[in-house]
Amino acid sequence: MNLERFARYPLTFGVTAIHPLKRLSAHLGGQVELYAKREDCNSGLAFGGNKTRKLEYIVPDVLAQGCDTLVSIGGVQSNQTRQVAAVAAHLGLKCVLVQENWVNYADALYDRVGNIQMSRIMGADVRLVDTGFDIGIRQSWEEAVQSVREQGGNPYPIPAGCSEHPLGGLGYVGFAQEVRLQEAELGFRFDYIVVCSVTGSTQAGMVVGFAADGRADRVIGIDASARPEHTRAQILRIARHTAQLVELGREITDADVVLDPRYGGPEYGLPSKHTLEAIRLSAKYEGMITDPVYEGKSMQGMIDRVRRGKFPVGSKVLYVHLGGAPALNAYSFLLRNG
Ligand code: 5PA
Repeated sequence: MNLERFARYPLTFGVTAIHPLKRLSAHLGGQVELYAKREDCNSGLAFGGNKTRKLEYIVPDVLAQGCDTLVSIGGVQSNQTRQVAAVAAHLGLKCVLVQENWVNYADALYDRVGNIQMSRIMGADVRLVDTGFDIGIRQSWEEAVQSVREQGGNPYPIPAGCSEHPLGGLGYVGFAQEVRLQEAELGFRFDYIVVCSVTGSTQAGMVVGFAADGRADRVIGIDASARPEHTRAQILRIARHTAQLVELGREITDADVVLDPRYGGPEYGLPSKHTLEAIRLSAKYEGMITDPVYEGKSMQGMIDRVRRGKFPVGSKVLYVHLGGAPALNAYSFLLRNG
């Protein structure tokens, strides 16, 4: 495998921490050892998260092309757009963000707090658009790219979740390599890696990275799109493409992609009562904050799988925390009593 041939522009603090979730493991019966890898604390750029790691492999291309404006897209409370705004500020570039109406939810100040607030403070040109959820390439985003050109700018388009970007899978190939080095220090290997999936390039990168030591199907994706077939197809496509880029030396197959479709409901962006319970458990037992859109759902999936005995006794399970807590403020009503 050859990830090193791709330039990486550092945006993160470096290797992210792995720590045991001792109290949560004990609460769930103590038969499985849970750990967390903290991608949510990976950068000083507006709290970072999984997109910041992905963007490390995209920024060299931005700089090589001499672009002056990053253009990206997401829902109103998108973490992607907040991280792109932070990277633009850090690099001294302009930023245009298309924020679509992806979530059927209204809470006081939903479009003013959390991620969108930070993007505005960081100087991004935030454009609210009234179209619904979709993880593919969007017309509104292409129009935003065009509008930058019309004003004489040189836009660099970054698609939803960085996923349709040709280099979008590389960051999480690097993640797998990082985990292997940490495992060598810890003196054991993780049996399962749990990760939240929506636009797909996080899991796709991991599938390729962990395929290198025969663990692709130990990456347990928890769907949070509530359109798992779409997300699954996107993961597979990005993983195949990324495997070629890094010269993995074998094809990625359907069996390499494990995506559990059971926890994405009731719909994208809305938590079930089990999601809220998972958020509370992680917070009360570990002081680890997860959000109702993404990480609360992967936490819910991991907890449910432990309770149902889906992980063999003695398994070491790595929960990958991808960020997203800034959206919590926008869901104040759901968690008004804790
Ligand atoms: C997101 C995505 P992928 O999109 O790579 O599958 O990652 C899912 C995911 N956890 C998991 C958090 C905290 C995320 O923010 N967020 C999107 C956004 O616009 O923020 C791309 C959807």
